Formats: sequence, structure tokens, C-alpha cells
Amino acid sequence: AVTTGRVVWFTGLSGAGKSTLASALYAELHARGVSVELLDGDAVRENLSKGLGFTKADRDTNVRRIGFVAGLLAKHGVTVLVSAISPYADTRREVLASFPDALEVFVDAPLEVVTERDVKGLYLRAIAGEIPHFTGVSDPYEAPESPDVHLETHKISVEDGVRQLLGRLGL
Ligand code: GGZ
Repeated sequence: AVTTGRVVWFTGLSGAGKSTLASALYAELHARGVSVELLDGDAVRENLSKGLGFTKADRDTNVRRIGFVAGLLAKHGVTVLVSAISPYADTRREVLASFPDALEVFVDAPLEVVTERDVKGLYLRAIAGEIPHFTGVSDPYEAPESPDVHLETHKISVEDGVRQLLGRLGL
């Protein structure tokens, strides 16, 4: 039998904590000698998806590209952590369906909380109408109805989140 890597797909609003959790999990897995890779929305958009915008068509293209690369890595036994808003339920379902044992992780924080955090000042600008198609403000976010892991980042610590994820990975 071939050993394929697990895919752990973090979805949620900008500023909900996807990258923070994914990179903390990455560090823990790496320290344990697990072959792991991180496909982070920001890095993907600077490289693999450079030039794409935030229409549904462009976001879907971005998410499908990430899924394609995740598949190549997983085929070689790499555990793949994906961090991308991936706001559309149908596209997430389509891409995740190609990974039978993928974990869909809903990184959940209410809009009021991410707006208050506003790490990059994007919400302030979006609310002012300066960023069209901004997720949660002027563009949809379709929350997963039955995620494999649901992390409410305004209620739990990064360490707690990582512990839950490791548990779900059987580690
Ligand atoms: C949402 C946007 C937008 C718009 C720029 N809507 O928190 P960030 O800053 O660092 O991460 C967000 C990132 C979203 O890219 P993704 O590839 O994760 O999105 S998707 O899965 O929907 O393709 C945010 C920044 O880009 N950003 N404009 N209009 N986020």
C-alpha cells in the first residue's frame, strides 16, 4: 500500500488565525520529524497565484491550484497544511473530496473580533469601501457546516488548537 500524506485545510476569515495555527502545527510536526509542507495563502498569491484577484472565479482558481499542489505533495507522503480563506463551500468540497482523509479545519472568529484585531488594517479599509470584494465585509464567507475540527480562536489558545489538531491526526 502507498502511504499518502494527510491534508489539513484551514479555512476562515482574514485575521481569524489560520496562518498562526498552521505555522504552529507545522513547527510541531517538523520538530517530530514529520515530512510536512505549508501552503499559505499569502505566499501562494505572491507566487503560484500571482495576478489573481478576489472574484469568485479567481478565488476558486486559487483554491484549485492549492489543491493540485497539495495532491502532488501528499502523493509523496508529505503532510500538507493549507491556509487560505477558501470562502466557497462548493469549491472546498470539490477540492477536499480528492483527499479521503483530509481534515477541514474551520478557524472561527466572529467578524467583530477580526475587525477589532485588524492585524493588517484591512478591515478598516474594507469597511471604508476601499477594498472591493473583501471577505466578510463586501464578499461572502460560507462557513463549513460540518468541519472536522472547529477552532474558535477568540476562546482557545494557539497551543490548545495545536493540541486538538495533533489529536485528530492521531499524534
Ligand atoms: C480577502 C484579501 C482581500 C480580499 C487582500 N478579501 O489576512 P491576509 O490578508 O494576510 O490574508 C488575506 C489574503 C486572502 O488570500 P487567500 O488566498 O487566502 O484568499 S482565497 O482563499 O479566498 O483565495 C488578506 C488578503 O489576501 N486580501 N484582498 N478582497 N482577503
